[in-house]
Amino acid sequence: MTYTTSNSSAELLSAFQALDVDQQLALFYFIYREMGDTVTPAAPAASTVSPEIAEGLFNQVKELSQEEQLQLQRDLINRQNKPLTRQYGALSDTTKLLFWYNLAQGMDNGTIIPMPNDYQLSDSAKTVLNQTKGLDFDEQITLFRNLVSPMGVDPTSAAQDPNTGL
Ligand code: 45D
Repeated sequence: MTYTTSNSSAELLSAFQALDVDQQLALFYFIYREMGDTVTPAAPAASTVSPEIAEGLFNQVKELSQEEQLQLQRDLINRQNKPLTRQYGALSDTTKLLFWYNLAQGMDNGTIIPMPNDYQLSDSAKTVLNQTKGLDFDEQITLFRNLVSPMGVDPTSAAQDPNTGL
């Protein structure tokens, strides 16, 4: 199957979500690297972002071992019901995005498990990357919000986890 730049954003989102979990993580990090300085986390004061809430969750992840940090990120994408994924699910979409941005920055400053240097994107992940690059900035943000929004577990609607009592 091939995806072209004329695909709708819904199709691009589906193509992203169809990748396996590690490819999604790797692709998201490559996107972060490509976006570089175009994102200024402090910028839009009028948005629903809560920097201290994103940071509160990030600080808990930072304390985990590298393996646990990676597992948490996989659990978010796979919507596993865990205390931290439920905390994530309680955030606004923009705060979720900021949390992912914090994680990516943590990868760059050594507080979050880095990607192996030689990690390769699959062909389908490369296609999604190229199509994402072709979007306007606003369209990119919308794509990312739609991507991070359903991750984790919504604590207001998901059943309690008998193991954790949460
Ligand atoms: O060993 O309105 C593999 C705000 C497997 C401000 C791995 C904003 C092998 C308000 C999985 C590869 C800034 C919030 C390991 C707007 C292996 C506002 C590990 C915009 C170790 C609009 C892979 C925010 C890992 C934006 C750990 C645009 C991968 C934010 C991790 C954009 C990948 C954020 C991560 C982006 C990717 C974040 C953490 C693009 C994060 C990407």
